[in-house]
Amino acid sequence: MNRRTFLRATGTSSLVSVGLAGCTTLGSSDGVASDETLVEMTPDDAFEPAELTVSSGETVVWKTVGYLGVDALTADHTVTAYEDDIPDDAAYFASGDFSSEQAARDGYTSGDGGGVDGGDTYEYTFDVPGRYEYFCIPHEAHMTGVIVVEDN
Ligand SMILES: [Cu+2]
Repeated sequence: MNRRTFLRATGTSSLVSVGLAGCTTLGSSDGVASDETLVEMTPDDAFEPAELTVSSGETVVWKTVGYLGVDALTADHTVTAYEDDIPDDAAYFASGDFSSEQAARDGYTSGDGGGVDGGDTYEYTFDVPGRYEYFCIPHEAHMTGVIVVEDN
């Protein structure tokens, strides 16, 4: 990279930084942008909030948080859609980017991913209006959530 290219690259990145700083001001202290909504996955094995309404095109960010703000002090969780409980014309979604509920269950169980560790996030943008039910594979008995997407 020659000097001119370097300067141009630097200039671009500082513009990006300014833009991001602006978003941070509008968003929450969690670093979630203003067009994103945060769902925490808590040490009590719950989605918080468990039910959330967003507009189509909005991005939901799930974050695994630990006890006392220490992200190491928690189990990992998954965000896994119930294939039969999402709108018919919506794409399947799951942390680990599995293409079906069965693939997500098998993948997580066999160690092929899908877990969201403490401090980490998974995000998904909901384009198709409707009701989406989802769960956490290791805590399915009590850790479930609902996203309702309203037409924008
Ligand atoms: Cu969980």
